[in-house]
Amino acid sequence: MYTLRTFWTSGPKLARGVLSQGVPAAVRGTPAQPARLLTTSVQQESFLNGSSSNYVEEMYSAWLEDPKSVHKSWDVFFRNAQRGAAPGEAYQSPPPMAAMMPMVQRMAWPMMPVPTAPAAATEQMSGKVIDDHLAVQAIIRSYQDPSALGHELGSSGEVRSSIDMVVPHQRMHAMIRAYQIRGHQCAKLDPLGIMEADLDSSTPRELTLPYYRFNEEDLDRTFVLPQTTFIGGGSTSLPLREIIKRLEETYCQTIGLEYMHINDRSKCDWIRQKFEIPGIMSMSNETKRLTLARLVRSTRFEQFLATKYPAEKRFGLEGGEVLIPALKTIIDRSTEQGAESFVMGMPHRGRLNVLANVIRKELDQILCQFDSSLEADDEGSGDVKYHLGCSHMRLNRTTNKSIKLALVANPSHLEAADPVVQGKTRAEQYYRGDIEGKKVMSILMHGDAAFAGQGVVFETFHLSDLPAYTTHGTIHVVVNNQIGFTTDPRFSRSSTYCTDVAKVVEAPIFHVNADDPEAVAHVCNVAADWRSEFEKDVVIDLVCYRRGGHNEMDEPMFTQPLMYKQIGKQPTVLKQYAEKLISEGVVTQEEYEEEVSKYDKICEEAYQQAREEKILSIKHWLDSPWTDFFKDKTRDSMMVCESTGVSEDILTHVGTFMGSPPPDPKFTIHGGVKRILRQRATMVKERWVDWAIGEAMAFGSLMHAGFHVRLSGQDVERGTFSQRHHVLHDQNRDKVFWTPLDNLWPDQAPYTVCNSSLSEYAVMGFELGYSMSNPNALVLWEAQFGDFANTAQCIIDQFISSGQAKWVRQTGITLLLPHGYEGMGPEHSSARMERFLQMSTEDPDQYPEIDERFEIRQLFDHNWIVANCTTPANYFHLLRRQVLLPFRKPLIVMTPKSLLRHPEARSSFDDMLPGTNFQRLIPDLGPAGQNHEQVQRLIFCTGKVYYDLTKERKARDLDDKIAIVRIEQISPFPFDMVKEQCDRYRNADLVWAQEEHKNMGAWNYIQPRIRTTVNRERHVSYAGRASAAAAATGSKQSHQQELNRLLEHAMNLDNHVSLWQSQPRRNLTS
Ligand SMILES: Cc1ncc(C[n+]2csc(CCOP(=O)(O)OP(=O)(O)O)c2C)c(N)n1
Ligand SMILES: [Mg+2]
Repeated sequence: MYTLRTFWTSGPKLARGVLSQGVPAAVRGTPAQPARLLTTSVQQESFLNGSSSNYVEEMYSAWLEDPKSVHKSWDVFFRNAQRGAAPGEAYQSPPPMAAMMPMVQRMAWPMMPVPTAPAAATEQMSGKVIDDHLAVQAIIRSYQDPSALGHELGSSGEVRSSIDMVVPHQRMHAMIRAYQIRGHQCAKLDPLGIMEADLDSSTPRELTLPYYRFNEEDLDRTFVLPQTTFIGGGSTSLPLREIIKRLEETYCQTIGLEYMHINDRSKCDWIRQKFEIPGIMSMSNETKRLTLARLVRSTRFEQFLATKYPAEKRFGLEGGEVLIPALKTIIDRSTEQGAESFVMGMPHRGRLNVLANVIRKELDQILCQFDSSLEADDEGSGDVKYHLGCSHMRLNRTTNKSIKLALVANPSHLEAADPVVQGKTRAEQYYRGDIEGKKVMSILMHGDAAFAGQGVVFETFHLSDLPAYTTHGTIHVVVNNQIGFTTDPRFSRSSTYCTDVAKVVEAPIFHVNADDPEAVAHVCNVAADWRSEFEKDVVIDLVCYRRGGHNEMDEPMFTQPLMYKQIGKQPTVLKQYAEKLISEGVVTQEEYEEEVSKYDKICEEAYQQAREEKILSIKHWLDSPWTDFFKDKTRDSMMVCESTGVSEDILTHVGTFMGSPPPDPKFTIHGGVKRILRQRATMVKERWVDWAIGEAMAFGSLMHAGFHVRLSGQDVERGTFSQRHHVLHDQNRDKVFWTPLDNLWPDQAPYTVCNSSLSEYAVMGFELGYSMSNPNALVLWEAQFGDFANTAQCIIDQFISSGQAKWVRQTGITLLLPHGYEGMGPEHSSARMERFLQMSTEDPDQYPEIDERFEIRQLFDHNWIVANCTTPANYFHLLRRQVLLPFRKPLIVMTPKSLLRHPEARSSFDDMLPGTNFQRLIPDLGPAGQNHEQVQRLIFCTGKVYYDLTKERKARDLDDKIAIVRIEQISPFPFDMVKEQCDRYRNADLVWAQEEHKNMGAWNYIQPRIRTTVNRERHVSYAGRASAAAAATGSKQSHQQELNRLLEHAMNLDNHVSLWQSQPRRNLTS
């Protein structure tokens, strides 16, 4: 039994491949049933291959609606198929054309008037009839091989004559389609003329005349054009010679178009109209002059820097100078369409040029960066000049509108800034209420090697159309200089083009020869139009070259001798274009020279001004300066933080909402969720909270105070451990949800909770970017398990831990990393806190000066906060403090798994009321705490192991002999509070207990700090697992044994010295 895969009246679209498998189990039995099953064995019809089956399905759907709406031959085919015709018999030859003529005369040409003057016989045929007829024939009779068409001709003269007309048309249609699909392979994209952008110098057979068995005579024959092309302009038919000429002009000159992978016919037609219509690329003289002026700036800027700073690295744009007019064209056009703010990301190449000539950052400020003798005005390490970001308001000359241009600071790590730019763009759209991305848009620039090679590009594309992550289309510009450092593209990618990754989201890709500035301008305009029209991504591949080495110190002839011989002969694009415009009479030689000297003078003046500067300020290079947030703040005034507790009313209100079903009586919730809600309601009545409700209260109370909260990550809506349930799903209706936290108060700030794609690198980067846009929000990214965060290591290392030091860039991004050893194996146990701690900046050997502002000063001076809480109340305070602080620091939280439901890991409302605060350290409040002189051991620990330790202590009846103190904020280290505890238990030996292996966890961070605290007069022993390669054992039994040993060593008061060290080392992974 055969089922065509999209024959559904409603319900989900089936994935590719379902065709051969029949209806998938998941769909069977759902209301979305096949509208009709064909009883014939149609699957054996040879013409029903992948691409044609789509078409056939469309025909079938139309036929089901109205059999007359499709061509007669389809009607016959489907009727026969319905009757159960054997494979191959359902199809019948279409009726002879002569028999169709009366019908043809009755039908109107769909868009063009029927010609009144006598015309070639073919012109009298309706385009639609020919299209229908050809489509049926072409698909059914071996569409794949146009050269075979016409072999099985009928014998009657009538049939013969119609076929004489139809078959050449079929071939011509196939030829047009071949140009549309493969024309780019013959386009002249390389300015040097030595390399093919697609790495293939052969000509596709489909782009040769013999393939279609046309001869010389056919070239003068007139053909009716199909509806799938616009090359006719106002003509409905053209001689074959002219058709080929126009196709060549559109598809095989300095623009190579890739769009036929787009499944939406209307989008393909839209692109065809933008390129195929004759004369569409013509440019006014005024625009030509503007383009030339922009090229002058771009080219002379690099030449100026080369002259003034010959020994400095600047990653010049030479060979790709057209990037500047390209970006400016995109910005002009998008501004005309309503854009007001542009968020840009780009790598090293040409960055200074973009800053100077696109963003129009003050030239002297840029040139200052070359002066290594200037004194830095800011704290921190700073960064090299081609990494800095900036934000600038400027007037757009073409529209006279004021626009904002921001370039996001980025590390050397290529493409890492892509998701950051997207997150920042999304946030800006959100804060402006720009739900369609009409006002704020992103532009991403890429190098050819990095675009093809870096996985984060793919991950970022995958965010582009997700409801909670889309920025409504990004314009990507690849500066494709056909080399990556020293590596030839033939050895650096396996894809045809460096841009192939973009096809994953069906983005159109416009390859363009960068030595043709007018073609570049045209594709830039179309790209801007595309984004504005469809709100989707688009790629411009600027095929250029790199005139020098990778940087100004490199010798390219070592590795690319032939290419560089050619480059040596290549005139600059400026020279070529100036000559062209002079020869066309668009500008005079004098005008051109005047433009050049005008810009040279501007550079020279800026140079003199830069020499006057004494101080270098990185603050001027912020991509989001948060001016309002920092207004009137001094370091001194920032040394306070209000209480993070909230009123009982708010706690009760949020708790009640979290424990109530949706207000809609028709909303059916799952039985399990109902139970959870009931438990929550009881909790609230009894005035206590578990982890999830503590978190919800932190979010809810912040939103009540006007702070936006956004939580993103894999499966965060429900929570990996089914603890959160922030989105309730109607059990009977699709896409009917209830999000209690977004409905707490009518005037609350909005709540966004969104399950992300299965990516860490891009999604963490995205949320980081989101957090950078506005400080008045709590932006959280949660890992499924903490371990998975390491696929985003670059975002952690290059942005979160060091961003402020490099770029004076603050962020309050919060990472939630589930962590805890519970026998779940090597990759579901550890969030690798040791890595975060290793990157913490404070000095382990220096006991700090303690005063009443120490707690906040420490936060202010530190690069980030690493915490591991043991109670919901403390987690609640930590999250709230994150936003109530007068400055922003990244927060890394080790979050629990088993503690989510641990009967002791609960907090009373009393611990969350006004006046209460986050506790950096929780002292022992039990018998040991009251009896401190008698205490023999003071155990410091952090996180979940506290509950294992207290249980064991109780079991051994040691509550008054061993004190257990929790360090909740590990970094910055609470020196003052640890000292207090050490002083208090002066007779106790000191132990650090942890569940992580010895070379992991906090031990290596904690030990020197406790030693510093006690002035190195007391020893600190270690109780925990031995060093290991893997983060945890895969065996539950070993896990338990390890835990037992840890507890034994921690609790055995006969052991005084580094207890674990006496244990035999286990092999590798244990
Ligand atoms: C993630 C990452 N890996 C490696 C490098 C080192 N690197 C710097 S530039 C470069 C070549 C980049 O080539 P391409 O993307 O084509 O840009 P181009 O320099 O040609 O403009 C490499 C490998 C890097 N900066 N980032
Ligand atoms: Mg390159």
